[in-house]
Parts: sequence; structure tokens; C-alpha cells
Amino acid sequence: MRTSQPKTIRLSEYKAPAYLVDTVDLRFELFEEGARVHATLAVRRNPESTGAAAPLMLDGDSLKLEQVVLDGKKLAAGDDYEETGAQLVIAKVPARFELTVVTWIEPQNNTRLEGLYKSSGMFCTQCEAEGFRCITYFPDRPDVMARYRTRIEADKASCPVLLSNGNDVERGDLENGRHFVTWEDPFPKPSYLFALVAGDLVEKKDNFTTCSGRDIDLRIYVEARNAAKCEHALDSLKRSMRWDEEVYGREYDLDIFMIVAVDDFNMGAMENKGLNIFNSSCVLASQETATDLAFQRIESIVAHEYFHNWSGNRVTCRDWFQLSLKEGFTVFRDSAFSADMGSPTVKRIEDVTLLRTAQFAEDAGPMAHPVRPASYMEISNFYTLTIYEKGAEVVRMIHTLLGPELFRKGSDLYFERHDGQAVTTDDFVKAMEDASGRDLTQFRLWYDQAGTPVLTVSDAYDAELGIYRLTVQQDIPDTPGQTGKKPQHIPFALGLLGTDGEALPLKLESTEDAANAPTECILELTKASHTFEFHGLAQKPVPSLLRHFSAPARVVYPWTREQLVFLMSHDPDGFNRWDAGQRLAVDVIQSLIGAPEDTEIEPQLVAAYRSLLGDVALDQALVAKMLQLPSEAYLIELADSPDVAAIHRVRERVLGHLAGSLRDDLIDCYHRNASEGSYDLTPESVARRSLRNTALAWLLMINDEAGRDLATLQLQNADNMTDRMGALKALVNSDYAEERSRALEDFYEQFQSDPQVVELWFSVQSSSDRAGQLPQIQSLLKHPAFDWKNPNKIRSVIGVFAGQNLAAFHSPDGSGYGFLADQVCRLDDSNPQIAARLVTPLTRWKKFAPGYSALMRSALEQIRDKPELSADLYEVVHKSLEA
Ligand code: B3K
Ligand code: ZN
Repeated sequence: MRTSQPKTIRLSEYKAPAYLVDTVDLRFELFEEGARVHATLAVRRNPESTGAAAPLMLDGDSLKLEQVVLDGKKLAAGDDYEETGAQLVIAKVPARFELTVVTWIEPQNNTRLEGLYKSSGMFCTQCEAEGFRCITYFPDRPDVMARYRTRIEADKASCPVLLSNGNDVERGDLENGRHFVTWEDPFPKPSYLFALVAGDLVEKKDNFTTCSGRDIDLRIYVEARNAAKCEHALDSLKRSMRWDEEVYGREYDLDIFMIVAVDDFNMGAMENKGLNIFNSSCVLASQETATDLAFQRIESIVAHEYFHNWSGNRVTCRDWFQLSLKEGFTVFRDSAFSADMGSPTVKRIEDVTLLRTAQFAEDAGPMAHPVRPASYMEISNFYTLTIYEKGAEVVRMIHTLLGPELFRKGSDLYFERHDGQAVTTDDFVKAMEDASGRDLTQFRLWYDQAGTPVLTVSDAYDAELGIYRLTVQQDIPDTPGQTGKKPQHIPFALGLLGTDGEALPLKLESTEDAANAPTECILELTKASHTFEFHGLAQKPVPSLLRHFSAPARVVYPWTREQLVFLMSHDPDGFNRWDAGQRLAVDVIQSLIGAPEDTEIEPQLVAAYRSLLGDVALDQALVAKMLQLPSEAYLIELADSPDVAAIHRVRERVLGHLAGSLRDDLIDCYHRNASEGSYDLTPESVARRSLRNTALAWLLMINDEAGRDLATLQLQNADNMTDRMGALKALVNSDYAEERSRALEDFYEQFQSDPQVVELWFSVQSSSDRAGQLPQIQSLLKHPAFDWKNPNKIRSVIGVFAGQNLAAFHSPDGSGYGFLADQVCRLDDSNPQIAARLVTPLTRWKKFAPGYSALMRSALEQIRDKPELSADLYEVVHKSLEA
């Protein structure tokens, strides 16, 4: 804890480690009152590091040092070594030596959930990014890769299961009812991939035969009460393993792959070598307790962590500035996997929605940073949407530019060339260049320049010559510390539609044969402005721009509403159909903000939604997505100086108007999509449930009585959590106050013993402007199921309130901001990572209309003035106030 400014770490100051560690021998003695860690390291001077005989400097955090032994000789504090704050410094060491460090730690008191801690009675670890230093003194940086051998000793009754990375090589009983297991990981790894778990867990087993015929043991470890919730994760794991073999040629390398579910976890999951640790909510699922969304999320997170075994573990990051090397690439991989498992268009819509709503906002805010940042104070703050989602888009653009075959050649070369190494994003791009022969010099700017490019498109049609000219201008906005940016290399996918909706041939040369011309092309933008000419067109076409969202950019083009309605029903690119619908809705909503209350709502919008609701020929998963109005968060992101209350009011008015006008269509849609047969997760069934729950939500928006009865019935009869939640949400967001309270009470009564369902129950309330006003949020914090030590509970009440219940959070009296500031300050003392995440909505203060921004700023100042601010919170709060 500190009040002074934390040190800034810069990429430009990177130095190779002075010492390397070949092997790490760990012995953990686990007790109720703490743990003793014996670490023996085989260390040698790094031949590649400059400067002779530098002192040995090891990182440490919250450790009680008991002993230091160098080559068998016990060292003396002060004389031989010094403990200076966060480091253990040994001034004189030989070129090669063995060092043993004994430390005492207290996992039971570790509320930060970094290093070794306890969750529901079990010991577990989280070492990325810098948690290993909370276990022992160590050169805790990813470019120090060592082979680990880990012996765990604990009480046999309370900790029958003892796990670490690799293969178990020895086990046995000890005195006093204790036992031990020794694990050996043959693959050198950075310390952030170390993991240990010890507790009373049940094992769910399965197996997988790899492409070369090796048998792999798959195991999921959970508390006994969750034994029936592992099947989906195991199936997802097997699908991921097969997919990575087929699509990337990557085979699993150890004989055993383990997943452990942990209730208290700061994020989703962690890819520790051979021993992935998961937040329970990202792995456990059953039809009765998990929604379709949760099932999909689990599949993608299981895949993500598994894919890290190659993109992250076998080839890792040289330093934390390269984080997107593993995260961007792995998100790209898991996203392609999910697309292959379900509907690619729907997956793309989901990814782009997240990117445009949240990453674009980050990229336009005070914490904006490039995919490869140049500096940080606290690395935990850089596990961002930019590193993950924009990073994935950058890899996706390389895939688009190279095409699938050359991209695969590039990834093969990357894995082969760098196996066992800690490398940079530049090494990744270089492998892509070398394998494809393409020059990606300018493309590399995507890694270094922050900010979302704006593509302004204008066009003109020359009827006489039959030429359509399209001009695309790119501008990259200034971001903190970066101005005057260079044009980037942008793949811009495009199609042109004729009046009857036909896809027109794209002839970039007048001599080209129309019959051979493609109907979609990728234009490569490299200059500030380009004009493209399309020949042989008998009429002015309607352009379909940036198809599939081929680059993470904003497109500005003066579409008419008629053109958007046309694209909604004719664009062959499903993604752009959806996007046209979003643009139409955004345009309608924006034009109503500030207009008189009785201004007519665009009839074309109602007509478009009516035809969507009745369109049974179109992919129903796409229809379900197209029916969702743009979220308040997205409308806020798009606005300059947004007035949140006005946006909320208008959006509700439009929704109410649509629901009122389409009432009978909604009832039809509801019945048409009634559940059929037994529950399954095919895209068709998921779409069916989504459509029917959307219909219900809309009907209850207008307090329709038939809708209320349908919801009540659905809540009683549902055989799955998606339908149950759909009905509960609809009721909670209606004006039927009595039904709302009863539904919430009954639901809690039924599911109170299941933490994941209770988290859903909290979120339904905290996201609702009916059930989640501030006094109700305050009382949720006092609810017996709320737990200040559990990040999921904190997120489902405080995080959801500030991130999704926007009208209430941005209450004009500033009470929502004050509330968030209080909770952030409170949490900073126990869990700084969570505190620094939760504060995000306040950091965007500058964007909002003046009344809001002044109050947001003062809430941030309240946090800034808290005595003893963590480095995590210090960085976010100061950077936001000073940007
Ligand atoms: N690599 C982890 C994230 C660790 C976050 C540390 N603060 C999960 C993932 O991206 O797979
Ligand atoms: Zn990851």
C-alpha cells in the first residue's frame, strides 16, 4: 500500500535478465496457520546479459524470510544479503550456484487472491502476472524459464488432493496424519505459469487420444456438491483439443490435463501448465443452473485456456509489454473455435458488440494504450480489452491479409521457431512475414499506435462512364501521450449491391471481365486517403462497407434510412445486415434525443422489426441478434457529451413503441418459439429461447397482461435456467411490483444453495432500473449471500450496477458515483485488482455532459485522497484525472 507514486516500467528500458534459473525445486509445507516454502534454484549467470558479476536480485512481496542458503552455506542478513522492500539482494554470487530460500506465508489471510491463498477451505494459486513473488523470492519475470519439481505436504484429511504442474512422480504418507505428492513438469516455464492446489475435491475423469495416438488423462477437480456440473467443460475441452490439432496442427504435450474450479478468483481462468485454474462460474454448468450464455462462455474460456498451452506456454512473452502476443492471439484462436462450433455470423456480432461498446470506449478514454503498451505502473491494470480484443482483431487482420493458408504457414513457423522461448509481438509478425513473403512493416503500427481509426467514406457515381468512385479517408485520433499518428495498413472488405439487392461484380479495371470479377473484395488502405474506381456499373450501387468488420475501425458514411433498411434485408454479409439494423436504430434514437416528447418514431424502424419478427426463412440466430436494440452503453459510447438520462428515456420510449406496435407479432413469436423436446445447445435451440425471451421482455416493457401471465407460467414450468432467467428478468423489469418481489423471493428460495445462480439473481436486480435503484443495491450488499471476499459477488452487485444499470448509476445527484467511490475505497484494502477494475466507469468522466462529468470527477478525487492507495488504483485514478 502506498500514497506515493508507483514506479513507471518502460519497454524501452528492457534488459535481459542477469541470471537464469534452470531448475526450481519447491517444497510446500501447508498448515492451517500458514505455509512454509522451501525453494531451491539452480542459477547461472546469463551469458547474454551485459555487465559482469551483477548482484542477484530476486522479487518478493509479503514474504517472511526464514533462511537463505547458497551452495550449502547459510547466509547472514545484512552481511551476505539484504531485504530491501520488494527485493532480496545478494551482492556476491558465483557464476553458477544453488540457492535455497525458505519463506513463511499466510494463505489464509491473503485477500488479494494473488500468490497462494485459500478459497472455500482449499489452497490455490494465481501467479500471473506477478503472484509467484508472493510465494518465494524469485526472478519473477516471464523471460526466466525453468523446469519445476514441486513437493506438496499437507494434512491428509483436509487436503486429500494435492496438485501441481506436470506429472505426479511420487506420493506417500508422513507423520501426524500428513501426506505428500511430488509433481514434475518437464517443460521449462516462466514462474507465472506455476500452480498448486490442495484441498478436499472430487475428481471427474475423461480421456482424449491425440492425433499421434497418445492417451491423455483429463481431470476436472471440484467440490463434491458440484460433481454433476463438469460434463460441459469436459466436452468443451475435448472439442478444443481436437480443433487445435486440426486447425493449427497443435498436439497436447503432457500425459495429463487438469482443471480445478475455485469460487474466489479475480478473473475468469488461468492457463497454468497442465493445471488450469478456473473461476467456478466459468467452468461449472448444468441445464438447471446455467444459462445458454454461460454454456457458451464456458466453452470459449475452456478453449482459450487450453489454446494457451501453445500460444502462451510453449511460446511465451519476453516481458509484460508483449502480453497481447499470447492474449490477442489466443482470443483470436478461441473466437475462431467458437465460430466453428456454432454460428460464425452470430459469434462475429458478439465479438464486435463487445469491441465497439467497451474497447472503443477504452481506446477513447484516459487509459487508452497501444496493443503493445510502452509503459505501465501496475501490470494488472493492463489485462484490458485493448490487449485482448483489439489484439485479437490485429491478428485477425493478418489472417485476412495473408489468407488462411499463408496464415497457417506463419503460425507453424512461429511455433517451430520459438518453441521454448520467451518472445515479442515483433517475432510473431516476423514469422508471418517470413512465411508469407508479405511486408508487414506498416502493419506493425497497429501494435504501437493507440486509438480507433475513423474511416470517412464518400462516394460519387458517374452515370455516363458507369464508374462508381469510393473515397476512404483514415484518421487516427490523439490519445494520452500520442499525437500526430501515421496512417495504418487497414484491410477494408467491401461489396456493392444493385437496386434489386443483387451482388454486383467489382471491376477495379475497366478491362476486367465482369463474369470473372468477384462480388466482394478486400481493399488495402495504407494512405491517409484513397479513391477506388469500380467500372461497368449501370446504376449507383449501395455500398456494403467494412464487411465482417474487417478492421477495428469506425466507419462514417451518410447512409439514408432507406439504404439501411435495404441492407438489412439484402446484404449477403450477415454481419452487415445486422450492422445496418443497428445503424438504423442508432440513427432513430439519436434523432429523438432532445426532440419534443411527441416526435413521431420512424415508421420504417417498426416496419423493419415487424418483418424481422415474421421472417422465418432467415437464420433465427441472426434474427434474435437483429432484434436487440443497441445498448445504452453503446449509445453513450457513440455520443459526444452524452446525457445519460435522455439516452435512457429515448431508448425506453423506442422500445415501448416497438413493443406496443408489434404486440401481436411478439405474442406469435413467443408461441412459435415454444420449447420443443429436450434441452440442447444447438444454435437453433439457443436462438429459439433467445427469441422467445426477447418477445417476453418486450411484452413486459409495456406491462402487457398476457405477457405477464406467460412469464409467470414460464418461470414455473421452465426446465432450464435460460427460460427461468428470461422470465424472471422480464418480470423484474416490468411495473408488476408484486409479481416482481414474489418471483425474486421464490427464485432465491429455490436456488440459494448454488453460488453461481445466486450471482445471476444478484445481477438481475442490480442491472434493473426497477429493482436496482441505489437503496436496493445497498440492501443487496447486506444480504446474507453477499460476500466481500468473493469477487463474483462483488462484480454481480457493484460491477453490474455501475456497468449496466446506467440510468441509476448516473443518477443526476451523483449518489451512484459516491456509492461506487465508497466501495472502491473499501475494496482497495482487501483486493486492489478488483478495486482498480470496478473504478473503470468513473474514469470516463471527461466524456459525459458537464453535470455528470463534474460529479464523476469529484468521486474520483475522493478515491485519490484515500490514505494508502494501492499501486493498482493509484495508476488508474491518477491517469484518469490527469489525462
Ligand atoms: N492469463 C490469464 C489472465 C491473468 C490475469 C492476471 N491479472 C487468463 C487468460 O487470459 O487466459
Ligand atoms: Zn488468455
